[in-house]
Amino acid sequence: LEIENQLPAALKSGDLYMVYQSKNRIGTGEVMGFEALMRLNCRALGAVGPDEFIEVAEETGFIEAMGRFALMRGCADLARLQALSGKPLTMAINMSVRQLGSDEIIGHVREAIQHAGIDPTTLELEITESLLAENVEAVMPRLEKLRALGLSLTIDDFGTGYSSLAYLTRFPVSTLKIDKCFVNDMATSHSDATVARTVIQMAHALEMKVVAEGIEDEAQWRILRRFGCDIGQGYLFSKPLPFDEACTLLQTSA
Ligand code: G
Ligand code: G
Ligand code: G
Ligand code: MN
Ligand code: NA
Repeated sequence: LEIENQLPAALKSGDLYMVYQSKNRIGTGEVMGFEALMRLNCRALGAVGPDEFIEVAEETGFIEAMGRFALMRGCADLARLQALSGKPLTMAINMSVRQLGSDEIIGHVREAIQHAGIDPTTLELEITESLLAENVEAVMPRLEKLRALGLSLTIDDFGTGYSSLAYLTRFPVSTLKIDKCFVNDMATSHSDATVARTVIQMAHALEMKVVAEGIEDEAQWRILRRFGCDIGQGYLFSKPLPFDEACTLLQTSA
């Protein structure tokens, strides 16, 4: 059975669903928000990784329906997490460049914000660097319109795409997310640590914040703290959790 044939039914039935991984302040480890990540688990295929089903959905175009679901559900769940914690937690939602292919995205994002009743400044959209670089001219005006809604934009997987430096200052982005491949070996690879340190310095010089992803151990956390990284994400803090467990995480870490 093909993934592409399963996706529409999976979206209807709840076999496509969101999980939430915390983002933590590097200095204190305090939870400051979450990233929403999509999962597929259906009877026909079992659990399928997002690297696989997102790519299929981008090819067929079904990513637009899935992306709209991620926005609506991510914002609604953010409202509940904020109410529970009493804090202005943030939610990052991944956006495929395919979703930026038409102006409809602006209305969909506005609708998700309004329906959930969240402060738009607590919403963040993550867009993968390599895809942005390929589509700059088409995508730039839509990024500007999204920014005008009040949300923030993050370049995801930073360091793995190309020609990013040529465009970096032209994108209306507020945050860079250092790819986990640089974090993985940071405690043992001088060059990976140097890339991370340099990205952090450059981002700060451009008045951007930096998120490091894939933090799995104390050594990586310690180095990133020393480098002045702002936000951390990784199994050391929390794995991606179903909504109810994300609530429990907030209640037990408060
Ligand atoms: O979920 P995992 O943590 O394994 O994510 C693998 C990849 O799938 C990541 O690069 C992530 O950006 C992408 N991904 C996960 N959920 C979504 C989603 O809701 N929309 C899009 N466009 N990409 C997603
Ligand atoms: O210098 P020392 O052997 O203590 O470094 C241990 C590891 O820390 C290095 O192998 C490297 O991976 C990483 N590292 C590289 N540059 C820096 C840095 O500027 N500060 C810190 N804390 N660690 C670094
Ligand atoms: O969209 P983005 O590429 O930022 O998605 C984050 C990806 O990284 C997801 O696939 C998520 O499951 C994964 N991830 C999150 N924390 C860790 C971690 O500590 N280690 C590893 N190996 N992967 C992680
Ligand atoms: Mn992401
Ligand atoms: Na990433």
